[in-house]
Amino acid sequence: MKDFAIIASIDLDKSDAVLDVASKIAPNIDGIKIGVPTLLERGVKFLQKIRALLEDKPILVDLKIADIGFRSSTSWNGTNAKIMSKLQGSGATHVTVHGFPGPASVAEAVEIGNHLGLGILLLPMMSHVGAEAFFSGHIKYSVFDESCRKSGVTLAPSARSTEMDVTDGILLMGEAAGVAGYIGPATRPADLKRYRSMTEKPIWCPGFGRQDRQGRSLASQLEDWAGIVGPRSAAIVGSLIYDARNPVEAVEEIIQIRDRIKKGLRPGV
Ligand code: 3DU
Repeated sequence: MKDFAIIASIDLDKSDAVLDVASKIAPNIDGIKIGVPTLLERGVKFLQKIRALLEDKPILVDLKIADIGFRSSTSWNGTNAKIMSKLQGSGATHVTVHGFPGPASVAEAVEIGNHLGLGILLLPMMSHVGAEAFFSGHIKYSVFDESCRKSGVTLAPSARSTEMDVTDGILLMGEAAGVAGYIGPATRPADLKRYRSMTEKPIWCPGFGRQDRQGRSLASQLEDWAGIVGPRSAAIVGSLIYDARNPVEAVEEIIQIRDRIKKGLRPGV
């Protein structure tokens, strides 16, 4: 994936409209995110139409999978595996998976993802109002460590502490399980800093425009994002593109801002 990628989340109600916007912005955008409503309307085969527009650029399928992992004596065959197997050959490159169901669920997703060539993006925190109420809840290290071990996930020894919050726990588990990267809230710069202190993996960030609660312009929101997460990252932009009067111009403008910020970043960021 491109450094500081701009990924369009085309969350329009009708799949024909999704395809229309995708075909217009495909030459300029760095990747596309497709959500559950579109897949429910058109099925997984729809992703092939997006793939045909994007060549080898990433397609993120935002399923936010949060079901069981179950390991029989020979293989993982919980519900996460069954959901993910439906993406085989679909053209998707990445899929979102929740971390809160725990290590068996995440370990299963990573192993099946490796088999299918799909990168798993975990969600240690979310961008919307009130997400912190649950993600800041505390978990006991000893219980968490034990449940990770049972699923073959070995937490880094440096992580040892008596208590941690859910966000830290999901990040530690993601690192140990070998996820491809994370979804991080562009609305919460302090959390993005915390992610970056715990991982070098790509962080894909939604929450630009309508979800910002700090009164920042898009340029300053993108500047904060780029300065904190660095090049191994993506900005996921939804309504600012698909609701724009002219989505092609909106993409061009966002890419211009991104390129300007990239030039201005101090070396090493
Ligand atoms: O707010 P926007 O219109 O830019 O859309 C953001 C998209 O990213 C939307 O599809 C939403 O479901 C997804 N997303 C978040 O906004 C926040 C998260 O923590 C995870 C996914």
